[in-house]
Amino acid sequence: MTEFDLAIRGGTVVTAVEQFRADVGIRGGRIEAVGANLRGARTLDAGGLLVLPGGVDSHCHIEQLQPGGGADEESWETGSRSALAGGTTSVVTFSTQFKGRPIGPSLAEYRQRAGQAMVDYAFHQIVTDPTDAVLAELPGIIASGIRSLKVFLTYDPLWLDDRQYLRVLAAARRHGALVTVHCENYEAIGWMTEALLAAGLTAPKYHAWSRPPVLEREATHRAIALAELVDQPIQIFHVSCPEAAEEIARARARGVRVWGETCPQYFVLSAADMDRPGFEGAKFMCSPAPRDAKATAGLWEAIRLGTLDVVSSDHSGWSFDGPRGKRVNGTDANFRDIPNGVPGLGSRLAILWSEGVAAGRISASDFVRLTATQPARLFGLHPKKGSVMPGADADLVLWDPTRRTTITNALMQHTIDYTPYEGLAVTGWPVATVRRGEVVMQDGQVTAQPGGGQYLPVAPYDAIAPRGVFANGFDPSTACS
Ligand code: DUC
Ligand code: ZN
Ligand code: ZN
Repeated sequence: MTEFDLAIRGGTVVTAVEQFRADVGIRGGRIEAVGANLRGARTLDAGGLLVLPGGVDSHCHIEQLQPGGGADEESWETGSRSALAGGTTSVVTFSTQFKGRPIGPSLAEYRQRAGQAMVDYAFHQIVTDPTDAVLAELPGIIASGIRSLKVFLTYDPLWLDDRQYLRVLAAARRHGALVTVHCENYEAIGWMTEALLAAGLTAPKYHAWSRPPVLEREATHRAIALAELVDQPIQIFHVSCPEAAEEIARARARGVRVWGETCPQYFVLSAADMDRPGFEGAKFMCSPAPRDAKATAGLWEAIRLGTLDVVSSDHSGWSFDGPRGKRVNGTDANFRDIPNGVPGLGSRLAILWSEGVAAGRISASDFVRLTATQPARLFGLHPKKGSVMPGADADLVLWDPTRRTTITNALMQHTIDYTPYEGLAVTGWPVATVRRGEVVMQDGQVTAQPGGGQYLPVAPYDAIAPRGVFANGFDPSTACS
């Protein structure tokens, strides 16, 4: 009988379509067999547990470079530790481009920092300034394996106007990349913010008032319409409300290649959290803003319909008390001056399992599809990542579907000094994490070493091919930059 390097025995394997009792045999870091009575030099007992593909978090901010120098507080080492503790084995993070500067040097610095990763990783490339010179860098960057460009339709100093956005869409179409879009209306948020501050409404809760769902819906509609003009596939990041999801559903119904992502914060946080006493509300500020119970119900419906098919963390690396953290401008800072973002790498899977599978809203296979298989497909990491099948990397999580845990910041193992989910009771928890055949987490103990993660260059892939449908049959991307 073949002896594998590692055999995971007695568990129930869950894929994006089915679940079945099977052992998993691993050799050379890959899954070699899924079947009965497999033996290994080392055995992991998965009796009573589920065997899931390691999570693929296709949107998280780790050690992201900042325009004034330095980087996010969450380092590759601490971010990876949190990911592995939570059952995530691959991430897609962000190389940045700053206005007035080329991509090359900042990408080189980011690559060098990512050398400390303990999870496998690919990059999105943020484009904030699509000048001719920056666009000229893109073919080489895309060919090197960064096949997703990220753009912001709001946020100083990152946002693009419509013409700039069109230039990025056209470049992506010419060179074969997906475009991911942060959809909120910059001008309207700025105008609302001025009005709120002038009225003395400055507390964290007014962050949500400054950017209501109508502004996310408008930007989502516009992002899709312009992508349709260029015939360029896009993914809408962090959908927080059914109004935006409806725009995606309508576009998909007419054949547009657009996908939607949401995040756990939109299932368990709400605008009311930003109204907690004192400065506590700042801990829950992210963009788009958490909404209300009705919006959450609408997001679950959008997941059920397949309109939203990826759940990422949008993990953002700011502490409450850290040097660039929520309190950087003091505890009486107005909402405009409080950094946005919430940490969530370590809690993503547990919250989605608890709110989704344990609560009876989605199946275990839906969970696998939303958190691993579909993000891997959409970002060109499939079939290496996101699936339990022979030939795939042996990235696996042994998952206890009934274990009850109360989330604390210590359990998250990130460097950030808080979690917005402190005290949240969840059902379902990772017991062990296997990265390319190596057991790197057991019972919360992460044993991976910095530098153990591998870069994942993405080759051209079919899932993001354009349709070849243009108004009047004319392809503008070939004629303009
Ligand atoms: N929103 C983002 O778009 N990125 C990171 C943090 C946030 O709140
Ligand atoms: Zn965003
Ligand atoms: Zn983000």
